[in-house]
Amino acid sequence: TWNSVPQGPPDAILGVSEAFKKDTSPKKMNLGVGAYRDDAGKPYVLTSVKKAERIMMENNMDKEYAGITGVPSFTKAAAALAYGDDSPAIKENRLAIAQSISGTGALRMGAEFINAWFPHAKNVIVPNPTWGNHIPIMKNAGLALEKYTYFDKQTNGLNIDGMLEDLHKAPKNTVVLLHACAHNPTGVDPTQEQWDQISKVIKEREHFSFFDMAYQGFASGDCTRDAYALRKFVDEGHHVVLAQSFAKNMGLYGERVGSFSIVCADEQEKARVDSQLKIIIRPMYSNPPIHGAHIVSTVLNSPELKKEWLGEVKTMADRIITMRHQLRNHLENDFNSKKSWNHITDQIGMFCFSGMTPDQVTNIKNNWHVYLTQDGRISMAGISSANVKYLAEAIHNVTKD
Ligand code: PLP
Ligand code: TYF
Repeated sequence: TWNSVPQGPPDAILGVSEAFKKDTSPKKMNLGVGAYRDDAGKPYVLTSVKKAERIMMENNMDKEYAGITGVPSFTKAAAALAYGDDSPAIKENRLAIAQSISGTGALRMGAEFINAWFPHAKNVIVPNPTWGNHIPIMKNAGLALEKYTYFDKQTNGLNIDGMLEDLHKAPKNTVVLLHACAHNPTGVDPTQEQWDQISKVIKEREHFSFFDMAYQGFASGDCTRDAYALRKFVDEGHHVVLAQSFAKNMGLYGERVGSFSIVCADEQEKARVDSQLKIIIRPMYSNPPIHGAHIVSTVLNSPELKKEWLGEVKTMADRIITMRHQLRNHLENDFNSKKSWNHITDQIGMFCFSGMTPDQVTNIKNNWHVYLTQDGRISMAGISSANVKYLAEAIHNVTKD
């Protein structure tokens, strides 16, 4: 029956981990996938999360189905974390929200909702470059996808003029996908002033903003600061949608916990939108898994656990920043690299977009057992104080002329 099924290509990011696993060198480093590791290189289960799970055990929680839109105490707390406790959209009861299968599921739910109900042409534009999975998520839901200018290879920073121009040129009522903070893969975010400019063009052109927030807390170590763009847009009257993930900031990767939300005009619109979200979800997976949602709900609804968690997010963000400084310092001062490496410390979040070429990426893999994606993206969380100097030596050797 399946004779004619061709072999498909491996995933660009997850394929790196597969190659890494086959390498037997003790020096090998996996800088591919964006998953946090502690300074011993081990996966990190947050203490606040372990405490929440203990509380859940003691409470003898049952395993009944959640409703179609998930665990209400979770979605309420998740919305407040993203939009702010005083968000007008929440206070006025005009935020439609559903629990999702992490950020990916939220993006797909959002794309399906737009395809079903967006009253204009269904065009979405995404930054160039963007997280690879954005492209098939949007296309498979039926949206037409193009890219807007984002990264500037010359400066390893944001090309704000190019971005504003592309937003201006896009047909009216285009859906604009925006990384709320800690842009993946570039580690380059707009400044607050630049966000204000972006908001203005989007409004002028009557575009529609689709925020992807997979790293709240990871950019600055501060969940409020990292929500600046989202909250600013809502304050300025944009009716945004949001895909939110707790994979990274609560270390709940495999629990698949997130949300999709829609800022509506009023309570009546919210009720109608809620009903259509349910109609999208029901035939896909009926209702979401509950364990991760209860963890997040327990943490966010307990003042002590929430405080502990915010401290842990900051600890993770700070360790990554320390690695940025050490990597740059080794390159410049131990190996006297003549290249410019200020982007390593200028960029933020989980990733460093190193500027390494595909040939250099192949070279560092074959000669130094260092694994990263072909676009030169380094997952900073894969670096530790034990191997940062070795990595600097490897990068210097493959990038010097
Ligand atoms: N969006 C971006 C930009 C990401 O980098 C990721 C994960 O790496 C996601 C969404 C979704 O991840 P998850 O489905 O694990 O929440
Ligand atoms: O490293 C990244 O950019 C992500 C990581 O289900 C990832 O692609 C891995 C698995 C997954 C979602 C995201």
